[in-house]
Amino acid sequence: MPALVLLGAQWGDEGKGKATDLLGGSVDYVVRYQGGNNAGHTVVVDGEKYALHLLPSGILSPGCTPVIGNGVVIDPKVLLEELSVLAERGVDTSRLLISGNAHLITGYHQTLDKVSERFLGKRKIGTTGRGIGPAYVDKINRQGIRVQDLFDESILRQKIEAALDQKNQVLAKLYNRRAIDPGQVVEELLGYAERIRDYVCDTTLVLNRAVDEGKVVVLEGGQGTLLDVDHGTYPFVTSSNPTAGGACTGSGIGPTKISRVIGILKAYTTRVGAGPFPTELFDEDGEALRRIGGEFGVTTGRNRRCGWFDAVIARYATRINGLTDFFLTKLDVLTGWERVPVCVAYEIDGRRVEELPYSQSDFHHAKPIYEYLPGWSEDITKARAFEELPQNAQAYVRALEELSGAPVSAIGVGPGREETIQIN
Ligand code: 2SA
Ligand code: GDP
Ligand code: MG
Repeated sequence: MPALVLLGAQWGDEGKGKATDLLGGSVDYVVRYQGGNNAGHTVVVDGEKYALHLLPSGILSPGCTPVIGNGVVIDPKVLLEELSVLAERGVDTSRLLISGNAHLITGYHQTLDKVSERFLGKRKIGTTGRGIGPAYVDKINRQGIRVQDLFDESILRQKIEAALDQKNQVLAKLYNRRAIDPGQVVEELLGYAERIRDYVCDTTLVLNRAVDEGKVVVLEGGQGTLLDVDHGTYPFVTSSNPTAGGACTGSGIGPTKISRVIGILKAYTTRVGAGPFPTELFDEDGEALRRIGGEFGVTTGRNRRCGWFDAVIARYATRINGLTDFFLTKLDVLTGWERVPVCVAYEIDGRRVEELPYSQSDFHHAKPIYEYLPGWSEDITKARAFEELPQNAQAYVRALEELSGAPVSAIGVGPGREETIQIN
């Protein structure tokens, strides 16, 4: 069985963690391919809640090998903390594999993230402050520190000194901050090296062999399609490629080996941080979605902005990722509304627009055109087959499928592993 990709079809927090975990039992490898500990995936197993930031969700499934791919940026301190918290809760973390080519997030990346957001003031992106952007800047600028550098002290020292030469000038001149001592950064990183060493390998080789042997490999995205640095609502995006193409570069698995691309799609829409959001609600409906859906950031605790389902975005996600199917999550949260608005197109300067506009200013002016679908009031959290859903909930799912351009293969009706409807 070739590899499959599982990614966010909106602005993240669609429920990717649960979706990956669901597949976990039948999966041999779960791979993170981009992002870092800006992600927050919540998985509920037997009523126990796990919040994962850096580790792939597969770590919770015995028999599954979790992999941090080359496309990820790793904060080693966070990695070790997350591992020890899981170990304390009885999770076996020994199978983890980490790419030696993944880049590291250091304290100076976090400092730069925070000061640059402060500097931007009203124009800030609303980042998670975890140093993600600056770490990717260094990677592309060929000033990054990779996991493998931890095991060669002399190279590590040279690279950190080179990186900080420039950054200390920027910190002093632009942000009026004290210089960071390269020696201290080196000491801190060396302190992590031995605890990480045994996990590190050539993950591209391991994964390609696994695919060739017929093992099941899931490539798990962080964030979502609209946060992609190429295809998202730039500049209000993260600094990596959560879209399907990123799964190849971030794991070293070629596109011919990927047979399925699943888009995780929330039955309404949320967004964390700044940037345009046409269906955003500022009324009690938005408040109710946040409360019922528990829409608070897993990493930063921030309120998530909430709005109705946006089919323009879902269609775009289908196109940009070549989605084969959707996993529709949080349908249960919509229970209780008399009618549920669904955005089918935008009005932009008096024109009806069916596809996501490439122009940033057009997108900022987009107003949702809604169709209103009849709601349902029955509790759906116990439904385990499509036919057990109320007629109006079934019709809602079918309408979303039609509007979004790909079939729905599973539906989430609650946060728990078992609160899922599989559609064959
Ligand atoms: P960054 O930190 O550079 O990646 O921020 C850039 C933008 O990307 C958004 N972003 C996210 N959006 C939704 N969920 C994310 N993960 C956490 C979660 C978020 C949290 O699962 O709840 O706890 O706040 C995530 N990570 C990055 C971010 O809001 C910026 O708009
Ligand atoms: P991710 O970043 O895409 O993994 O998503 P998050 O974990 O940040 O946010 C999704 C939230 O929704 C988590 O709290 C999940 O436990 C929860 N969740 C996932 N699927 C469902 C569902 O079908 N119904 C409900 N009510 N909650 C869900
Ligand atoms: Mg999340």
